Amino acid sequence: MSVATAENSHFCKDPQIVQIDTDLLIIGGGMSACGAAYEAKKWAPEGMKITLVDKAAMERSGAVAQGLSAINTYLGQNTPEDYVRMVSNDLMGVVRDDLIYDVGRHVDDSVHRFEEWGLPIWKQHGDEEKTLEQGGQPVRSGKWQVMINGESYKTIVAEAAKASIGMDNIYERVFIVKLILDEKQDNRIAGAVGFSVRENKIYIFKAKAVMMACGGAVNIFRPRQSTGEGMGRAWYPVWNAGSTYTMAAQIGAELTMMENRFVPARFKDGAGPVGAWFLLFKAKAINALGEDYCVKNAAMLQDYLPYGNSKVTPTCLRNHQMLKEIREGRGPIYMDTPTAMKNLFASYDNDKKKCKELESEAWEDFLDMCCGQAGFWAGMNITPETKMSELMPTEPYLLGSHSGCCGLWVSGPNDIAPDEWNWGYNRMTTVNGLFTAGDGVGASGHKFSSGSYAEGRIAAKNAVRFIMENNSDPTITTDPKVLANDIYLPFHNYENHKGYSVDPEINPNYIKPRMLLFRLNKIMDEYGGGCGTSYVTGGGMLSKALELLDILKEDAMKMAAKDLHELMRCWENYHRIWTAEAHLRHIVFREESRYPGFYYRSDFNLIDDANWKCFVNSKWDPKTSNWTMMKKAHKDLVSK
Ligand code: SFD
Ligand code: AMP
Repeated sequence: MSVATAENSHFCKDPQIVQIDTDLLIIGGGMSACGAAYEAKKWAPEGMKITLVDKAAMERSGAVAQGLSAINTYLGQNTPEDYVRMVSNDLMGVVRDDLIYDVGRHVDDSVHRFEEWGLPIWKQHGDEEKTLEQGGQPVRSGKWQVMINGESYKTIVAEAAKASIGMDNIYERVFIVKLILDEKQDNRIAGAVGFSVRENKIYIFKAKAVMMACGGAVNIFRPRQSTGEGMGRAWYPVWNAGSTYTMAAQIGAELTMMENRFVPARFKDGAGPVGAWFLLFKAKAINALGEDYCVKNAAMLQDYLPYGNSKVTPTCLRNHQMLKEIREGRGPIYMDTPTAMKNLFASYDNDKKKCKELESEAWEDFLDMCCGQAGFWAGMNITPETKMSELMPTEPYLLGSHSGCCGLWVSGPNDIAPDEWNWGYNRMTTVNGLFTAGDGVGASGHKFSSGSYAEGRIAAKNAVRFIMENNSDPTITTDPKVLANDIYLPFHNYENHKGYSVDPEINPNYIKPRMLLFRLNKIMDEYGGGCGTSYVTGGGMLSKALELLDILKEDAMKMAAKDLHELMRCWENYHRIWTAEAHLRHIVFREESRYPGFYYRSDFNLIDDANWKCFVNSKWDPKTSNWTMMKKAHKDLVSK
């Protein structure tokens, strides 16, 4: 980014520059970051400094901000091998078994800690007084999921992280803009820079290792709820803007499976979760004619063997079956909540107290994790026991911890990973000293909240070891004023031109971040396989999208911010644009449709295991500014 002059800037003219030297810097304050803070402290020798920086307030930041009503990964009696099989099948076979196995064998301990810290986990009748560790049997919604009273889940987890490393080492409401490479050691992390979203301050963190955990990417594609009163509503956290993928890619870290995306089928307009309805309440999704379209469209799965033949149909293929109904006019799709509740009432012999409890559970499922959906039900006069609710696939999200697997290419665990997947430090990216977890780690998935936390712990433990074995001071000599000017460019754009037009929102010399976001959303929706084309794209459309993104990138240099909040919006957009570009480049490269129901390449409209049962990796070279796309061999470590 070019350096701006700012003769006529307002308060932003001379930001205070705060420099912090630390050993381990954790970027993000979500599930993985909290796990990292907790674990790093346990392994760090006396005197090792651990610092955490979050763009928001940890108590309610990240995907778990609103709370959750289930922990989706708890193995209990299941084996890690089985977990690997489930994840691999759901993600159409192209995953890293080593990383998944590693989460599987460690995740339960994290769930036990959550319970110890006060998270209420539902227990089966008779076991209410026992913890999981004491052998209490959880109420499972599915084979892998346990039900919780989780409105305060994030608060509990954040409190433990804060207690571990201490509030003096935590910087909240500081948005990290970019990572910095060491100037003396090739391909070694040296720190990160960012700005306060509340005060006129620029932060420069120097660190020997960085754990990067800024979540996935939301609002890359035009959201379904993009008009009028529903504007801004999304399923995944709107404040996670692809920072993880972009900042790591910009310093040359290898990305993997960025073509993957997740299109969750959700309760329409409120984006409420469906898992509990399908798995716990045993509800069926039907088309407008009352047909169970999964049964009706079973034959469609035969095009996608062996995945189509599995006991549990992969998430993308369930969408594939639903989309056929919508395309052919047999929508709306409904979650048949009345029949499910009637059946459950009958199984309780219509015992009034039990039936009332079930009704509360149905509402609580939303109130714990997506209260907007409960508001939507109230607004639409829906009581689930009498009226069905619409389901709809949302816009695409990029993430590596839920039912998706895009992210960074990382080293695996020493005892399992084959040589080509192991360069010494578990969860370290291809940049020395840069670690990641949760949504950041690609080619795995189905970690969810608990697995992301466990993976944060794994990464941090290895980051501490990395620091002990590579204990040299980072070198950053760039003038802090230059860094500050780069970060504040959108302020300067605004201040230098704001007088030109009557309405400061519209100006020929700059573009406001809100408008730029709309343009990105439109490009991705129309050409990149968004809802607008029923998730279909093709070679020509992808080239056009990349061409338009280039123009958008030029215009992004003219983004303007009138205040710190808009400055954050500008930087979120920069991060989104890069993530969007990586996504498109990967889809171009993978000449098949690996995830039908998430996206279709009309020119390569089937799975081609012979040529594409492999990872797609990419690397942007910070020295030449060129992208390299590559295939990496896949192998199964667990028999399927
Ligand atoms: O219903 C910067 N998730 C579910 N997990 C479960 O276990 N059970 C469920 O029930 C789940 N469901 C669910 C889930 C998420 C959401 C939004 C809904 C429903 C509505 C998934 C998990 O929440 C998810 O897997 C993990 O939280 C991922 O962890 P992590 O650490 O990868 O991401 P994060 O928690 O979102 O944290 C990101 C942090 O980064 C900060 N940040 N900080 C500084 N500078 C920047 N530039 C930054 N950019 C971002 C954020 O503030 C945040 O602290 S259900 O669908 O199945
Ligand atoms: P969701 O609410 O869709 O995020 O789902 C929560 C959990 O239930 C995740 O582990 C999903 O993989 C799982 N899940 C949701 N719907 C189904 C389904 N129809 N069949 C099997 N698993 C499901």
